[in-house]
Amino acid sequence: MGILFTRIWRLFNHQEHKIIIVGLDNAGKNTILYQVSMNEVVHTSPTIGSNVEEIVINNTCFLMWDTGGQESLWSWNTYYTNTEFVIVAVDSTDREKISVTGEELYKMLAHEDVQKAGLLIFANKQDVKECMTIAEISQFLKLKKKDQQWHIQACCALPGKGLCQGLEWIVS
Ligand code: G3D
Ligand code: MG
Repeated sequence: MGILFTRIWRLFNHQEHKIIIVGLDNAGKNTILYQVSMNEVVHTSPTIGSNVEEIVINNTCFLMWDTGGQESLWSWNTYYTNTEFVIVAVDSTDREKISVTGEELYKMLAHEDVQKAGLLIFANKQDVKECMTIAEISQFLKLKKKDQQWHIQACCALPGKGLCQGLEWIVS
């Protein structure tokens, strides 16, 4: 796994990139970033907004926050400029909250600054029996109606399964 990630990071070319990673609390954002950083300690700046974390891996800056809940009162759009990709982490086991993720995504993509960004959806926790399939999640999030480029990737962030494929889509 480490070798694969190393290869992918090399493809990022050590140029500066900006990627936003969002999702409801508990979706697996921290787990995903921990895996793709190859378990290395990554620089986490003191929160730049009250609920925003900044993690830099090989010149790529990840801004991460929880969507939904009370934090929605925050105006996240201050962080949207120059975003190349938006990664959305979805807890595939949580059928009740998938519509909230859909609404949050809809609100976010209404902003000009992220409309051209590529959209990568990680359908996480695919190891759990009877979780939603990527087809179901695509439908709930109305991905086919989105204007920008998107890709949905089934994954299991705990062992890191599927994360490479998602990042490969970004690199390509
Ligand atoms: P967040 O950063 O989006 O809030 P976390 O989410 O990365 O903190 O993960 C939330 C919980 O989901 C964690 O459980 C984590 O271990 C679990 N999780 C993450 N990825 C997977 C996965 O692929 N499969 C399963 N089954 N669980 C996963 P805990 O219990 O540590 O809070
Ligand atoms: Mg968290």
